[in-house]
Amino acid sequence: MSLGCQFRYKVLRQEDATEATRQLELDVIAGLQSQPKHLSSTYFYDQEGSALYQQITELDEYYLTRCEFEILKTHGKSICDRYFGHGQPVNLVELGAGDGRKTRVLLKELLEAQVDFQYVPIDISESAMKELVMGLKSEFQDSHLQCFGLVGDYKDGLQWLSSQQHFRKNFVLFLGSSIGNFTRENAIRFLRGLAQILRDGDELLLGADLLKDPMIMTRAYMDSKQVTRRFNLNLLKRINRELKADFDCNEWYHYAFYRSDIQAVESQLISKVPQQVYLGSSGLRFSLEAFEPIHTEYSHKYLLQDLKQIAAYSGMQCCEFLFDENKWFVDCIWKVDCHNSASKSSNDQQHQYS
Ligand code: AVI
Repeated sequence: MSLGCQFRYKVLRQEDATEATRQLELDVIAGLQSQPKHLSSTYFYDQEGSALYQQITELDEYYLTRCEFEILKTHGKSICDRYFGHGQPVNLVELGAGDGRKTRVLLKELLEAQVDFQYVPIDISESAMKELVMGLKSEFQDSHLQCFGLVGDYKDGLQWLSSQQHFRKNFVLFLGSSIGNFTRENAIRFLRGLAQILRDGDELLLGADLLKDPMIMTRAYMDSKQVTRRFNLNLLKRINRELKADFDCNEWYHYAFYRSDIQAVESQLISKVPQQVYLGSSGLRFSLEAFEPIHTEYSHKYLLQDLKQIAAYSGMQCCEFLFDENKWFVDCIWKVDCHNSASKSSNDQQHQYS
């Protein structure tokens, strides 16, 4: 799809709404039949959930976005100088770009430095991609920015890039501590997968939230305006709408707390009363006791040594760590290192660091 030759996107995989609803239903049934019960945080991001997440990123208590903005503003120029424009054109790839607000900081630096690059956001949602590309068009119309979005999952996008554009190095952004929503084992599996698709010498800029005062971390997920509460409850609203369920959204506590045993803030929905929930799409009923929790999200927090270990296990080499002034958040820059056997071996080691 072309929105002018500078601003385009290509659909690699069409979202299949029926299949997505079927998968949601399978996951919800499995989660509500488990003990303890759980629902996947990947389902937070329907239209309303994405808008609420946007509001979260603007909250005083939710320091993560502010810190990463600061990092990109402070270090944007040195990132450009170090990793771009050494005679090789670059794809600035972004995984799950959202509205691309933070990325605009880097785009402006790169345009100013006149380096040869194109911006390649990858997103599974065509409507989100269209909005992003149109927003960039209105903001960067008069610049030399080349934007070439890819609609598909990360694997589709990166595989397509690696097979089509040999002459370009890839510099991949995975911002916002999204990696923190994976279990440690799945984070390594995901990053290894990235290293395997990317080419030797490609780089990854990975945002990660650092360990700090547990109260500061907890408040970020128990904000005073209760936006995160609405974000968490929206999961039930989505299930009501898409799976014809009858969750009573007034009968739940939103609760988030820091777990030092796994270095993560855990979010839950806790039933205020004994209740039964009917899932109309499947005809199944689920019982909950008073004060029974449903786990909805882990947001992992890291020490630098954890991140160094994760890089090594994923087959990447640490180039540098970039911090905000308080050292609350880090943007790590890692290089794909083919010689590291971790990225190429199939299924070994995983149990050692799960
Ligand atoms: C997207 N992700 C990094 C956010 C986080 O901090 O775990 C999602 C979020 N959940 C509650 N607030 C924000």
